[in-house]
Amino acid sequence: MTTREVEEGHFVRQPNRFTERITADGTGGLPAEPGRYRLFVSYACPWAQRSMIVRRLLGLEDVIGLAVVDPIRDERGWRIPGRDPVTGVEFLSELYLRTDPSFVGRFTVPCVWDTVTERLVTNDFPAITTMMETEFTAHHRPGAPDLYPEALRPEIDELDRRVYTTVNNGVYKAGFATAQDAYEEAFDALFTTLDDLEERLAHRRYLLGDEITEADVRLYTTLARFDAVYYSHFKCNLRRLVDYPNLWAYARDLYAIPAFGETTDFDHIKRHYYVTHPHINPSGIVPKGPFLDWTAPHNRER
Ligand SMILES: N[C@@H](CCC(=O)N[C@@H](CS)C(=O)NCC(=O)O)C(=O)O
Repeated sequence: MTTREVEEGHFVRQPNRFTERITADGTGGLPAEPGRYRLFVSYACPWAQRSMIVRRLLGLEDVIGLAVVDPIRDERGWRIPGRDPVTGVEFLSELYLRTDPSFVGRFTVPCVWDTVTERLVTNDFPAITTMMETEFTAHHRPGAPDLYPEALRPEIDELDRRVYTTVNNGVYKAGFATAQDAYEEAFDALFTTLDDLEERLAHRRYLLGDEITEADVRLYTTLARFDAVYYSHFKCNLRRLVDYPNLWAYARDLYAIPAFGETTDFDHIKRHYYVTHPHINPSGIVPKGPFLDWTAPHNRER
């Protein structure tokens, strides 16, 4: 974190504490075995939704377990309704502290628990999806898409650097800025990128061409929350998603795929953001709208 960021009201995301790697061949001690790992997620969280989408697209539902937290978080952090049947915990913090009793920081989703060594092995969200894509291939369903094809990795990674900085994390930088300049800087960068992506999607069905990749998963989770949350709650209000014909049709095209649509829970999303950030929404009132038709024809096949 630079002095400028601290002094000038920029939002700074904490580094990921647990960054171990699960591997196909078990080097490093964490083999990609079915039934061994448990993924903790919130439907509200864009970083966690990425991992749910990828798990589902690759057919890893019976390979990697899933625990879903309650969308409303109080000062005790994420809670697992009725306790997690596998680990027995009620709060996610218990897993963080069992793994590292000296952990200080936010207890975040997504994270992966190893049921064999009984510790959190990763809360590194970009690594969680690429790990499922590259280390769990032996367990992918027949016909699963290659979401991170080797030939496209440089382009996916390069696009991600911009999309992460200005869009995925950009909305948070706008929403959690505590200085006007920091907010406006994030706002301008966000809409410059969205304008460019709108243009890019005029010529291709998905970000990298005709096939869905990790890049689409990453962009989608921010678009899904855009009009319901980021436009108002995070003050990202130059344009709505629905004002971008290509981006909006692209988002609906993805939403029509069960891995995307069925992991998109607008109720959890809205209640989480509007209730859990009292510093920017002190009343905790959850807006009724917007009323969007995510199932309207998108005509992106053409
Ligand atoms: N691990 C990353 C990203 C994951 C993340 O931000 N997750 C949010 C939900 S979207 C979370 O779990 N927040 C818990 C908290 O702030 O107490 C981070 O630490 O910033």
